[in-house]
Amino acid sequence: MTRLSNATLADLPSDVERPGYDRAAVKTGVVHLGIGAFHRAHQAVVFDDALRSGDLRWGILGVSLRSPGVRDQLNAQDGLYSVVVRDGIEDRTRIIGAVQGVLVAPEDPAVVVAAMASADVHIVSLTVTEKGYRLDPASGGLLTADPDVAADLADLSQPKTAPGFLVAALAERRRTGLPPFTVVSCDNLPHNGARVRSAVLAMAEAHDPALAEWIAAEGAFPQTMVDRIVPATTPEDIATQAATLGVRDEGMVKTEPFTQWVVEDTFAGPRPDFASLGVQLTAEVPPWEDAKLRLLNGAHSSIAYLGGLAGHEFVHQVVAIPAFKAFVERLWDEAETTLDPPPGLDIPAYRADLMARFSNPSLQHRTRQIAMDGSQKLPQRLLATIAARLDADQSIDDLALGVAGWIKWQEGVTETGEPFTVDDPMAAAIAEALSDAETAEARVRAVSALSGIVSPRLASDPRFIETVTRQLDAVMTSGVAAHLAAQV
Ligand code: NAI
Ligand code: CS2
Repeated sequence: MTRLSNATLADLPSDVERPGYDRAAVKTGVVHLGIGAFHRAHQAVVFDDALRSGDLRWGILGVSLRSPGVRDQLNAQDGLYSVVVRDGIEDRTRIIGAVQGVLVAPEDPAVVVAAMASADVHIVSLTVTEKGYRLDPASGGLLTADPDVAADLADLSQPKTAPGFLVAALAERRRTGLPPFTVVSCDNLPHNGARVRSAVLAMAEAHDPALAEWIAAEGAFPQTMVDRIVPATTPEDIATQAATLGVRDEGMVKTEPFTQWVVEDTFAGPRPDFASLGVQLTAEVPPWEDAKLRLLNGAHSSIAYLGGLAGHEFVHQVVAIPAFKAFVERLWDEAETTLDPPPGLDIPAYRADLMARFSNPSLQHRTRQIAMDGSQKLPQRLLATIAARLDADQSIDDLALGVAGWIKWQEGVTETGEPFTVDDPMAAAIAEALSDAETAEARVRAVSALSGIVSPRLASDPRFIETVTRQLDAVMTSGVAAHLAAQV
């Protein structure tokens, strides 16, 4: 079947939204590292809105630091792809024209660095997953034992890591007399701007202290909170979209109507008129970020582990079960006491919206996808919340049940007997730690002793150990569904 492209754009069904601007006149103002599904459904839509408004500075050059998949999907389509918004009743398609092409960094790192050092590029954004910054979760420093990090610390002529590419490109801009670009992390990490800044400064310091000083003084690393549920695209989605469009779109993404982007307004140079595009500019991102990471993502991870263990494939199936829904509400009751809601955020309404979003059956959001990388997600989604509750001498039963679900998940088999691979950069270390831990308490103590996941503050708190142990023992003994049903 013919592919979506500039040549087939005019032939699409009349109800499909098209870019509506002259793509040939668009400049590349953004380089995005980690051009996955989320960027294409979230930030790229905002930059496409900027282009539609007539500000043609905001074309995007996508970069994959690892694999050619998205490049092969999009370059054959002149960068065009569908954002399919599924509200549970109907699907709406918008064709995004902002992405001008995709580079695969390992094929020619120097081309990526040169693109990032272009005078037209003002923003380098990232969605490289929580693990992509190569930071030690415990110390916050660079993972110097990581071979790619070690290679970049020694030689930046052929960068391998996100911090390496950022520093190599900033060095080139400084050499050629250009100002820095603004680095905009759009990953689900607390203080994401500060984290990427510390990774960049550590990498720069290893090469040239004067460069590090220039970046620290002239650079900008705004903090962001990002939110739009974007499940991974499946072959069935692509086939359905091909039937809808009449052409094949290998780069499509599916998502929900809801989208939110909160950005700290500190930029080193030009940016789009974000406020006119629905982006919230503020000096105070943390309250928005805490609410989102602790309410949405804390529930998401708990649903993924406990619902996945109980044999449920999708999020909407889990929250359709009263005992699971009641658990999520109890977890939110615990989590919301740790928040300092920003003006304009009504927590009861936010929780109701979240439950409606989770219940959207047309998203088909797989519990297995959310369960990925738990060692990188739990600290900000459940463990920080637990620490805040314990600091206030408050109970942690349901937050602890989410952690217990994650520990049980490490066994790599559901309660229905289905084996699966634990997809986590620390999977081997966790499996090793659990290898001779038989009892619930032994398992809790084993994972709590691992560096980088459970903080020493929590690992040494008997209330944490006891509550997670009690919940894990109940799951091991009765199973998830029975344990939850007994609490309704
Ligand atoms: P994806 O799997 O479609 O894309 C992940 C991207 O990260 C790919 O380009 C991949 O090459 C890159 N990557 C993975 N590990 C890396 C590493 N170690 N170093 C460098 N690059 C690496 O996933 P998706 O859906 O785009 O999500 C990416 C991130 O976006 C998430 O981890 C999260 O931080 C954030 N996000 C995702 C949302 C979603 O619902 N999918 C919503 C809100 C935030
Ligand atoms: C999910 C997030 O996969 C996951 O870890 O919890 O990607 C979630 O879909 C987003 O944070 C929603 O904004």
